[in-house]
Amino acid sequence: MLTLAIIKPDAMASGKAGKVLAHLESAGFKVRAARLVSLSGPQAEAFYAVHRERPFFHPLVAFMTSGPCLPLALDRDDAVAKLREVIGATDPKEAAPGTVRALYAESKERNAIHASDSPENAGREVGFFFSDLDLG
Ligand code: 3AN
Repeated sequence: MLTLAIIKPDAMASGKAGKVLAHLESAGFKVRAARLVSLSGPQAEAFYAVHRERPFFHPLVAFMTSGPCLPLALDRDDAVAKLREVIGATDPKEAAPGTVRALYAESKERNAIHASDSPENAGREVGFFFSDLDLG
């Protein structure tokens, strides 16, 4: 089963992408596709369209377009739920010890990694960045 992770611009800029990826691989995820991208405003807005009405939408789009990020299509059993477990709560102050966000996130907004929150969204989000050809 596939899910989508994005190593966000804060983790890329601070040189933590390798550590985050190693953490995910240690948790049993296989990288099926990966791509370094610099999102445009319209691309970030489209990706986060479900959050359009939320107060943090514009800052979130500004942050996600502030530098390159690394979308990953990740494979393992129960991938969506397991990845949510491994990354921890949105706010690193609330994230369980040892989770990616507890270890590497700076704040609730600059929180190192995105992960799909449902199998339905995982399908949409993997398809946003990757084609069948990329996924092999
Ligand atoms: P998660 O990434 O844990 O699924 P969502 O889907 O609720 O969290 O929010 C999407 C992204 O929006 C978060 N990763 C975070 O970067 C940002 N975000 C969420 N809530 C807030 C907030 N209250 N203040 C600032 N940024 C937020």
